[in-house]
Amino acid sequence: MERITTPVLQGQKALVTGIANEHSIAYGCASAFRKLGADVAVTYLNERTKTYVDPLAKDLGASLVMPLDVQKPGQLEAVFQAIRAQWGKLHIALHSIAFAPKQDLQGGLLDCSEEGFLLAMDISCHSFIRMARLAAPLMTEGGALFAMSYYGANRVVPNYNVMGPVKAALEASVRYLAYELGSKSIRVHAISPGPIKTRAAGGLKDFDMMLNEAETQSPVHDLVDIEDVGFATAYLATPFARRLTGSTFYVDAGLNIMS
Ligand code: 0WD
Repeated sequence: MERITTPVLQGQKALVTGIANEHSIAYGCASAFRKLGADVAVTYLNERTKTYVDPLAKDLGASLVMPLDVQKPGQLEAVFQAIRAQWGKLHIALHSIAFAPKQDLQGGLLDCSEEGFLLAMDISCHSFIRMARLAAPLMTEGGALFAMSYYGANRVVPNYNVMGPVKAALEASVRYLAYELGSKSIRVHAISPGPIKTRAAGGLKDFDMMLNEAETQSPVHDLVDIEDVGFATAYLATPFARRLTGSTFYVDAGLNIMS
């Protein structure tokens, strides 16, 4: 589909985390930010992921490409130090990171281990709070923080299991951060995409069935793609959305309104 790409984000500096490959939702967001004129910095999880991320970073003309495992002490801080050195400021930060151990993700919540729950919560939720804490001092001209959530935060989606409570905590964190950062003109949103076939989604049991159901049940009878999520997120970063904050923004072909 041809998009109108007026450079409404010209001059904006955007950090995008969570690109694993060209199917990642984060890549859709980075591409949209770039098409709308922003400069982007991207991160990769480890050396294996780097081989997929490097060519994408090149296509994006990324100003910075940094390792980031949010569990590794000092790595998140190093990313923000590099941003300070490179740009001296930041306008957009996107958290598109989630993880739960397979045995905990694929079993019911009742059987979820304490270790698995805490790990999922740390990587998929608390790291967003840490990111916000580091991003805020650089957002001297105002800014927008984004976290990727899912409908399973608010309603029971079979097979989403432990990620349901984790995403619920993420959406609540978004609201509290929006409240705390609003006076600094920093806006905070959760983006809630419909199901998209990505590496992370492959870890969910019966994911193909979720895709089929989403396509048949959504009002527009279609699936969303990473470009849809990217442009919807980019819109929220533009001045057109300057008085919107704290919400969960569904990008799901209307699926969330169905019973
Ligand atoms: O249907 C979907 N795909 C949906 C995804 C629907 C609604 C929401 N989401 C969410 C996910 O829960 C996640 O928060 O979107 C976000 C991005 O997920 P994705 O684009 O679907 O999946 P993927 O391309 O796999 O990116 C997630 C990435 C990891 O990829 P891998 O595949 O290597 O696990 O999260 C990153 C990593 O790049 N990640 C980490 N980054 C830093 N530190 C860590 C970590 N410890 N763990 C995972």
